[in-house]
Amino acid sequence: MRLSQTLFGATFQNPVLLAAGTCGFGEELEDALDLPSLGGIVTKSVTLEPRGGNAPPRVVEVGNAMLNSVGLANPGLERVCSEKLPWMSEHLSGIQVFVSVAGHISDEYWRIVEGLESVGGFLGYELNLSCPNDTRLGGLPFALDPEALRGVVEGARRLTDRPLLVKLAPNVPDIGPVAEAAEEAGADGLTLVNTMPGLVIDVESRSAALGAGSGGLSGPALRAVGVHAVHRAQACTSIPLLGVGGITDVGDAVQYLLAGASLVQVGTATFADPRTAQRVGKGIARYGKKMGVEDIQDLIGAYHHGADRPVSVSGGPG
Ligand code: RRO
Repeated sequence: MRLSQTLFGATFQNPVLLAAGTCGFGEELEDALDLPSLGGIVTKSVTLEPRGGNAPPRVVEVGNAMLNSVGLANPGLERVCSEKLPWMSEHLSGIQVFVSVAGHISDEYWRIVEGLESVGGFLGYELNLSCPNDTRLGGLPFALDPEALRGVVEGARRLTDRPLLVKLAPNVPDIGPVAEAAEEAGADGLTLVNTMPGLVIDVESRSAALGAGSGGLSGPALRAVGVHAVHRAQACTSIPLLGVGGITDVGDAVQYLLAGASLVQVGTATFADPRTAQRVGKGIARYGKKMGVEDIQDLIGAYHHGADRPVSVSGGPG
């Protein structure tokens, strides 16, 4: 099966990327997996100033999921420009790199985009508007408020011609209007979804299992939520979608493709097995061969949900 696609003016040799926050800037995983075999990577979110991150523990396992509150630990814009971008353009030139951008206010996002723009060496941006562990100053994450989201995306759009992805949150009543707002504001693609807010309480100490209190839930428990969000966004927008949440094997990735994602991202599963993403990429090719699918385009959005039946927002049959 033909796996390669041209999206955002670039070639993706296969549809599997590493998700933001699970692969640093690539360096840390260089020896653990074959990075050049991937479709691409999304970096850890970059903030204006360096961040040390939240108090430990930052990660706990919970059932079929993981809860994290890393707190945006990252080296900050200046070191990303002087150290990380040069390393990535030298070592990851064969794959597509998106830099994830985060901040408290719109102006921080714009200043980071301006700073990164002056260095270059990567394909595009993923605006992280949905971190559950770092809210917008005085409010909710941008992705929970379509009007706030619109403002930050429009401003970023004016600063760059590079592909602009917007990463959305799962904890909204209907992701459709949020996806529409991002597209109208100038997003070239949407990443669905970030982690789901959650809390684990230790019943002996009666305190939170995470140092920061609550956190973001990821892993297999989030998968059906992510697949539904992609399905819903596909019905409301016409820009490429990137599906993320709970992908651990080829079947999980294919669900996202069938729901309408052009690309998928592997996140939490990389912690258990750094080779998951490359395994999933090879698995999609095998699945295509077995099913007699010649081109990945024939899988994207090919979920049989009936042309005239409305998309269910609640997640029921649709
Ligand atoms: O760093 C984090 O705590 C974090 C981020 Br920026 C995010 O977008 N999602 C998440 O689950 N954790």
